[in-house]
Amino acid sequence: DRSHNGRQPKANMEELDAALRQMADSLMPTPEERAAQMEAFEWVKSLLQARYPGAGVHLFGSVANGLSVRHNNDIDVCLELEGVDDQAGKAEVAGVVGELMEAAGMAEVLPLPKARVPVVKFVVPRTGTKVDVTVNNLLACINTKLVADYCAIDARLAALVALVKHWAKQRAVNDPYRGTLSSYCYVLMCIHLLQTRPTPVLPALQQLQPTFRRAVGQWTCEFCDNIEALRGFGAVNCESLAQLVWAFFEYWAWRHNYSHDVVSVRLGACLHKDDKDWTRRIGNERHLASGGPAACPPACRCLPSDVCIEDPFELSHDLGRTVDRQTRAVLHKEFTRAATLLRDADDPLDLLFAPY
Ligand code: 3AT
Ligand code: MG
Repeated sequence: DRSHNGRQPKANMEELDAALRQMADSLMPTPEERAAQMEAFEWVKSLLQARYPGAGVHLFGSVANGLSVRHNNDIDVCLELEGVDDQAGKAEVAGVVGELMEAAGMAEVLPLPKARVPVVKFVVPRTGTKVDVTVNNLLACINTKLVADYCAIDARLAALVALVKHWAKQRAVNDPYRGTLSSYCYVLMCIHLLQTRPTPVLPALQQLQPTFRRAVGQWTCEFCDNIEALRGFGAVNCESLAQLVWAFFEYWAWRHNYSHDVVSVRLGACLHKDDKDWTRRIGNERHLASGGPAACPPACRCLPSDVCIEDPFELSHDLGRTVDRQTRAVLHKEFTRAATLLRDADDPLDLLFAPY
């Protein structure tokens, strides 16, 4: 569909922008919500440090990088323990933490020691906060910092993310366990959009002279975190929030090349799947788990054109790997629906964010 070429939204862009800004503001967590999250965190922290004296306990994810939205009572906590590096060790600690939280009166305690990142899930009864505790999840703490640094460079990122996350929740395409995309993945897609505007709103921090360096296992995490020097980087780009929201959906509806492109926040550009050697490795995980693409049933066309988003640090990790052919079609339909509404409707917002 190239009929969009040169087309712009039909709605009055100033009005649309005002409405979207207001909506983004109303999606920010209230002070009460923030206080409840901090109270829950402090309690979890004190329990963990009583059991593991001297251990680091860090908040990461959206509450730590300023991208949490209202009515999402989740916090992500990382327990930093020396000498626990392998999967088995982390799984064991997850078991211990599960018992600890159970004994402390937490609700719905669910240890998942076999997950890719071993985790214990539970709910703090008084505040209703849902907590995920992971062990030595250093990469997640570092990518949280990377995202926070991007947020500090241009305020349009946080507003765009709030709207995209809200849209994804409303349209039921924010569930990696059901074949769609995680919040973190949408955040990377938003950063990528802002890096690739004709006049960029964001730089690629990993392409600049590094001022932050950490090695995590086989991965080197390096980027420029001298935000003071970069504040105002995006000021030469004058696009409004409405224009960026339109650009986001238009890109994922009509411009992204799903057969070839890997989104790379690290490079601030797209890579070709062949460059990543991902053409044959990603796709439907169930099929790959049972022996690679050769194990795909004949009717399956899950390879090679799913959604590919490179993790900024764990370069072999594709955040789009949860998507298969069927859910990719669902996602694409939703992106196209959103872009079409923005292009053609006089007053698109109610329908755009309507529950699925
Ligand atoms: P919500 O506001 O909770 O929806 P979030 O940004 O906190 O969004 P998650 O709770 O899904 O996102 O994840 C918490 C953090 O864990 C975000 C990121 O630092 C890290 N993370 C999540 N998924 C991945 C992943 N697949 N690979 C690497 N890091 C991840
Ligand atoms: Mg979270």
